[in-house]
Amino acid sequence: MTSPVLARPKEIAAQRVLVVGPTGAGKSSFISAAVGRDIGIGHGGESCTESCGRYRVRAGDADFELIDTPGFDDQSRDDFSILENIKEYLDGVVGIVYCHRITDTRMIGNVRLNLDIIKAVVGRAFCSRVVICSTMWDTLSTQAITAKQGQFRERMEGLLDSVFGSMMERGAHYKEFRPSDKDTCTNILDIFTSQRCAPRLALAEQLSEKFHMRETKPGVVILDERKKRDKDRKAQAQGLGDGGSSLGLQVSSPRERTMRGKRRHADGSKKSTALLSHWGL
Ligand SMILES: Nc1nc2c(ncn2[C@@H]2O[C@H](COP(=O)(O)OP(=O)(O)OP(=O)(O)O)[C@@H](O)[C@H]2O)c(=O)[nH]1
Ligand SMILES: [Mg+2]
Repeated sequence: MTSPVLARPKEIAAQRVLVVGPTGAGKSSFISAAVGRDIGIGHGGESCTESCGRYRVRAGDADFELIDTPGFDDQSRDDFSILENIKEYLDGVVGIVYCHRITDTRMIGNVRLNLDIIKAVVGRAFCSRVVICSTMWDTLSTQAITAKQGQFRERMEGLLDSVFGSMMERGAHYKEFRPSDKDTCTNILDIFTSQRCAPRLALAEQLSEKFHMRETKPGVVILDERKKRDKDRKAQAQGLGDGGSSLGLQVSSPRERTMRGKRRHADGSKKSTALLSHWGL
């Protein structure tokens, strides 16, 4: 008589969650609080996470794989190389946690660009699986400034209506994060388990249609921002007459010049404008 073969319990894949946002917004802090150890939180204002990293965590009844990502528009890494890095983790994504410092009350520079790129990565269908996660609340409470908390909350509500409005209207969620309270992470991750069947991220969809990264919606956002900044720089240089050299001003760094050289090959003609209208931007 042969003994019965015991079937191994089926391994259930962890649900993948991308943690995104500008440099210093608290992405690694969020993951550290969720997993219960420091996975590499930045110190001293410099960007810390240079490439994506994956971290397993159990929250409620579900296993998650949290993907830490670098912020876009950072000196240390080209935005397309970050996008290519994130591309490796697009399969099986069930949620996005978008970190935003409440102390960033104005959406300027890298804060605005990060949001524009991530909106383009997400697309419309995936919005209900985005959680806007505000950070730095505890830095206010430690200073015991209750009135200030109210003031920041009001400003955050304003941002949720304006810059985050298009995502909120399509079902995005909003939560506050506190590093010392793991429940703030669990509550966010619970949102992803309570929903069925995640649609694909817009970026994954576009890449599956064989679009080159530079032709995807986030790719076009990056290229357009570069063009805009180049234009601003040129206008500024012209305003200075001699490009600022006589004043000892450096108009562009060697890295910027190299990037511009690369861009000349990548931009082609008016391709990105045509693509923007193709993607409905
Ligand atoms: N007290 C407090 N500090 C925070 C919070 N979020 C981020 N920080 C601090 O802000 C700095 C940057 O935080 P990180 O978590 O490394 O930010 P990040 O988004 O991973 O940044 P990069 O890896 O550079 O893209 C660190 O000094 C953190 O301690 C928060 O909610 N509360
Ligand atoms: Mg980090």
